[in-house]
Amino acid sequence: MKVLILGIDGYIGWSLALHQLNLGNEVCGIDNFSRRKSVEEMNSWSALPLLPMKKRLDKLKSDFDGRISFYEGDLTNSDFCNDVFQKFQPDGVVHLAEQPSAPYSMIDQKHTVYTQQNNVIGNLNVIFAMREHSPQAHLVKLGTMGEYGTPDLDIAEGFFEIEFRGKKATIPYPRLAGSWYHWSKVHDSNNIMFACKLYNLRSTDIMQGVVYGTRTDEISDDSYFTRFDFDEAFGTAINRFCAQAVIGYPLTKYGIGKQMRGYLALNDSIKCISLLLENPADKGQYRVVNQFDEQYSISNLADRVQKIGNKKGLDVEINNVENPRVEMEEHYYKADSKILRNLGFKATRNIDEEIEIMLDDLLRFKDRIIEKKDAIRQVIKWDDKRASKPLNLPK
Ligand code: USQ
Repeated sequence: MKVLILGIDGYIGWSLALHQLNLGNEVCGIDNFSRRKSVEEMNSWSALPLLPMKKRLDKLKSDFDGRISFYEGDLTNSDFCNDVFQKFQPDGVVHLAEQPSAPYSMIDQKHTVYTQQNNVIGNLNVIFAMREHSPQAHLVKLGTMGEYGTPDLDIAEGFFEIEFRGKKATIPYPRLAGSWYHWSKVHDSNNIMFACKLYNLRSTDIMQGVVYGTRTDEISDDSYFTRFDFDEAFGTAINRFCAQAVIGYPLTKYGIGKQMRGYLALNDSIKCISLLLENPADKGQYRVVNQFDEQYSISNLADRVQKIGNKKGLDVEINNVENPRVEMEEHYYKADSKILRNLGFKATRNIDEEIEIMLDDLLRFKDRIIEKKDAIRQVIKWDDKRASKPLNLPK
């Protein structure tokens, strides 16, 4: 299979490329390196050292018989996007090339506009490039569980049945996102759903939970590391707590810590995406899958990291910091996740074992986290009305 990975330099993109090559597929990647630049804008870097793309590609070319190609460019440039689709003629497209941070999108007006422009326009260009050059291909789009928000109801998988004034219908499950970033994903979902109907395209929209981990089956030596962020915008819950634990920084539990989310190990995220590529949506079908393993509260995660860290001789403290976000801190949360399981997905990683591996990996690069520890702060206040700051937009 020919797989086009949009956003190959990112946390999931890079890990997925290794896995797809390992499966024997031909991979083409594109990236504009915006993630490296935005993390720099946060005065941070990846805790695990990353090779520059040229070296990454040289290594892949020699390890996988040249089954990899790469184009540097931006999906908001429609000519670039069309060109890549025309040249590569993919069977499967995995779209990860978006601004992925909720806090980053909440910094100020410029960061909100950048996030929505980048994500929504880039996604539209992908839709049109597919229509023009590879209408048979399967688009696997990374959406987020955060599109649903935290309704006081069970969360269905994309669609649900309702009865209203005596009539029944199956309609899209309500989207009640909680950040400008999460809303950008909702807009993408709506656009893809419409495009599938209009142009007879096929797509799977993944509502993914928070991903964690430093390792996949393919990441066996340091030169294959994927990025690992811990700053306030790009670091996510479990990863951030593990980075904090190794440097003796009290874990930043926001508010009372009863926020529930679905979580998934990195190794399982790329396995799920690969499973979906192997089992594409039908022509004209817009399929939605909820992709997570287990649901945890923030307090539960902090307690796990503390327990495992302390066993390793770390002195892990938990701090209830004032919540910089506008979100429910205690709420009902019960989401379906059946489609991937019906396709054969079984989680390969146990959360406690994974936390242990993460702590071991991060302890080796403790000095890199210490050097950028100021980036752990919580200064992005979601209801703030500050003036816009300059944006470090990718060139
Ligand atoms: N949280 C803390 N302390 C921290 C960081 C986060 O308590 O230091 C809490 C947040 O308040 C929130 C929860 O952890 O309640 C999750 O926050 P997060 O930063 O781990 O994840 P989120 O902002 O929701 O975004 C991440 C990814 C995003 C993806 C999303 C999946 O950055 O790309 O779409 O996870 S989901 O959360 O299911 O929407």
